[in-house]
Amino acid sequence: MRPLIRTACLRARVRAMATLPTTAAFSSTRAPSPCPSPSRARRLLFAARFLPSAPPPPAGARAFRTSAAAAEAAVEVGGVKIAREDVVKEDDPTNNVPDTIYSKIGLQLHRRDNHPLGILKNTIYDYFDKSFPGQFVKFDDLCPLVSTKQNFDDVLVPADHVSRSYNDTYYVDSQTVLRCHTSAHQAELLREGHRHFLVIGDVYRRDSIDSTHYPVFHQVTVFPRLYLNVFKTRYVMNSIDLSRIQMEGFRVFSPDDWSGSGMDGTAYAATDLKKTLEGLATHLFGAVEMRWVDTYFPFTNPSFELEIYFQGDWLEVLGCGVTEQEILKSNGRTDHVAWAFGLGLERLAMVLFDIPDIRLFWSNDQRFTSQFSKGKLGVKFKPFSKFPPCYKDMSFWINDEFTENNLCEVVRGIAGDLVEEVKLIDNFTNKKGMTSHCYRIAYRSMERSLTDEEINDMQWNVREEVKSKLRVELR
Ligand code: FA5
Ligand code: MG
Repeated sequence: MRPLIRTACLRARVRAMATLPTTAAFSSTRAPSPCPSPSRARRLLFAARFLPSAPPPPAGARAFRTSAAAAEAAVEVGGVKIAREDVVKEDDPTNNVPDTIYSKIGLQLHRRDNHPLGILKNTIYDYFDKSFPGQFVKFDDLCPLVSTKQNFDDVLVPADHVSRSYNDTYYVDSQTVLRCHTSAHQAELLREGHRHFLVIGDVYRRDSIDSTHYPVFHQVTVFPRLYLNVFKTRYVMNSIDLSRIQMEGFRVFSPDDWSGSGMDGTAYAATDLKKTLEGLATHLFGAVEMRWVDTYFPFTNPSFELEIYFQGDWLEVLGCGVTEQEILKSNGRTDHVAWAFGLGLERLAMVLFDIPDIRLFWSNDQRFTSQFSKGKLGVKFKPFSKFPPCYKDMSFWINDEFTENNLCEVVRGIAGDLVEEVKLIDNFTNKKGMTSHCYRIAYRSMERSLTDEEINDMQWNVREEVKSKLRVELR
């Protein structure tokens, strides 16, 4: 298990939006050990990131009700109607969901057979159907609104884990979140009696807006095994989106399965897990070199990441492991063992289809959508735009509450998908102990040229909101 994480990362960490009450459940106390960087901390979302102890929001499922008036404008996911007012509650201090996030709910890109994410999902389904005929049940429209119990407690995420913070997770209220991983559904599906299942869905995490331009070696800490290395010779890799599609796989074994194998249950499950996922990687990438890296997740032990060697570098594909006994026992599976994995569809799709920018997945532009068709995995995307970015710098004195995630939320709230990157380019503390940050914002549309006027308008609005919402002093 990795050491406790610290909160040096936490200038970019738990401090709640200025609009949140000071009673927000997370403290900003610094822990002792050094943090590699906020970006590295993000990558480790479920790998040993801890806060100094802070009480979790009360756990417990909450019925989700939509008023009749709002129902008309609501989106529907898995039979649940979700209206804006159910998710975005500007006056509720325990809510931090912006409209930009609400607008993604219900789009379900992974359920579109002609969309790269749908094509990839179906290819992964094919693999499980062929390898385990009739065994895996698939769930691809479970409601993304889950209780804190489902998202955290049920999968043993410690009470002081940083992923529970308002800075990292979208809270609808103190007991309801937009799931930040598909593992949120493990327990309920186990309780319903499922033994082999795949869950695919949109997951949401508050995050920075990143760009890893080659060559920027210090940014290896951003996504060390994925973006920089894989894309360095080919792309500028932009805008890690706040919502993305994850797939969860789960398989339970009973003693009958491993008795006679000469292995104990855990070793048997770990061996089967590795074999299954190596098979999946081969199914997607063809003959490919792979390696296993030990890691930590609260819900599995042992835990691993699978990396594949792709275009000259190692690429992290997924996290997985043997499920903690406590999860199985508390959900009706005493004496069983299980494995689970979680992978991000965008990461794989970007590589398989040569898609350079994660924002493109959400594009309705025909020049993007028309390039993909059902069943055609790996058709290479032909870029149709080369619009230049426009950069705007902004300097301000930060305060104790300032976090980069909160800044990014403001920028994204105004510029939406027109913001490509928000990057700290200067940082100093004066003799009085005041710290100044200078951020460079890159605006770029994937689909058209932006006018000077609209960029200036956006930047003006960003400055105003940064002042009023984050209460920083512009320089
Ligand atoms: C998890 O979310 C765990 N729930 C995965 C898991 C499930 C482990 C079951 C063990 C058992 P993590 O935060 O590392 O872990 O995300 C898992 C995968 O989601 C990553 O390997 C990656 O493929 C994808 N992913 C994570 N963060 C991002 C991101 N910022 N952008 C794109 N894909 C991401
Ligand atoms: Mg990971």
